[in-house]
Amino acid sequence: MEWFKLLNWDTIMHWLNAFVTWLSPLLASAGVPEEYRSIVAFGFLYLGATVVVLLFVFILLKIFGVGRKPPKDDVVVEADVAEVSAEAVESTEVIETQPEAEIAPTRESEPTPEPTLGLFERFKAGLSKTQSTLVGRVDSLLRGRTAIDADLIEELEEILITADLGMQTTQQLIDSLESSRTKGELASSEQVRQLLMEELTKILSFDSKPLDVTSASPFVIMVIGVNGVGKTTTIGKLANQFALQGKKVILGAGDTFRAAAAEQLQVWGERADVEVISHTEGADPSAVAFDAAKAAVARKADILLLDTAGRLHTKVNLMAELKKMRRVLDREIPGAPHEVLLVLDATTGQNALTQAKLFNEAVDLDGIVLTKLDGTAKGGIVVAIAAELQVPVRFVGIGEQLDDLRPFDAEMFVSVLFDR
Ligand SMILES: Nc1nc2c(ncn2[C@@H]2O[C@H](COP(=O)(O)OP(=O)(O)OP(=O)(O)O)[C@@H](O)[C@H]2O)c(=O)[nH]1
Ligand SMILES: [Mg+2]
Repeated sequence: MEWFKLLNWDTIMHWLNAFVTWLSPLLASAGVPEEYRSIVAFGFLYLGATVVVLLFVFILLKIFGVGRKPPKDDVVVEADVAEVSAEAVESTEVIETQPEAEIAPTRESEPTPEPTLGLFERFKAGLSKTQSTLVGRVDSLLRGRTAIDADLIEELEEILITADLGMQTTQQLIDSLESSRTKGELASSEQVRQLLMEELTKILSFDSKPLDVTSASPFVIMVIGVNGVGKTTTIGKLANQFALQGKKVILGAGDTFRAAAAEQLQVWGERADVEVISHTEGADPSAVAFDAAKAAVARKADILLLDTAGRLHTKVNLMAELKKMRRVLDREIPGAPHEVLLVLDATTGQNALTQAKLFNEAVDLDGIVLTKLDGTAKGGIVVAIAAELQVPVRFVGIGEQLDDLRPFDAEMFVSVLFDR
């Protein structure tokens, strides 16, 4: 500690004088008058000391991580998903409720993309619950069975019904199995599996008009469905996909039921970098449809995606409101909407089928989007909806990530389900 003893006033003054003497020639060459040189030298010394102290503090903060925000849990604030039931659809006709608190998904809440899985694997992961409820149970039934008899077919029937395939589809499948069995064509459990795969693919691949967004410009897609099923999320995902394909997309915030609905769409619009046409909360949804159609034409957009409410403030019939929006769109863009997409929540099982029937009767659907297949064992409902309505399932939602909306492909769906 010898050096510390040297640290008295005289030594400090000596060092300061030495510093001023050392700096003087420099200051002189810079044109600083002699009487100011000491003061300028002290100024430099002061500045230097401040920088050193700040650097020291900065290094300390870095080392000890002071001020670093604690890692946040991935907070995904979900819409207050109302219980969706057949009654709920009917009651959309006269509902007055407080706007539910819904916070639009933010970039922070976006789940971190998992390592890129192939399309098939990602689909398989999304459908895993349905796979174990349907095919998993079929496989356990078939395991070790050598004879394919009437009892086995009866047990299969029960599995198919409880896997939400619906009565009509189950009957169709059972009839086909029974007829093959009586003809002696079902000798092994593998043949049962094979026949089920073929029949399911056949049921799902009926003739329907394909979704061709290039068939009109702007191509107008009106997205409908009861509240909480995933309409706005689906629009966001679609907007992103179309924008990535280089299409000019415009979004219409036709859900004026809550201010948060337009805000939520705005967030999706920003993510996909597309324009959103919106009005204030409580505005006439048809007025939004009108403005959005006008904007889509004026901006020469390729696609207009129109969001709608799942329920209304006023005692207006939801179906009547949707029909009015249709008329307004058609007046502005003849032939529009070119696609009326009904969004259904797969986790609601048979309720989804009931909703689909009601909406189809009222609004004439062109296609269906079945969301939340990832969170449910009731994915068999895809088959029931396609078979009973003969309305094509266009997309399925298998998660909350941007690319978790997949075009529905009957063959792939069946192969994923039956993949071992
Ligand atoms: N797991 C999963 N969640 C989904 C999927 N699609 C939508 N969701 C979630 O479902 C919730 C409701 O989605 P929204 O898009 O707000 O539903 P909405 O139909 O617009 O609801 P309203 O505006 O209230 O009528 C959100 O938390 C979404 O993240 C999906 O395919 N899988
Ligand atoms: Mg919405």
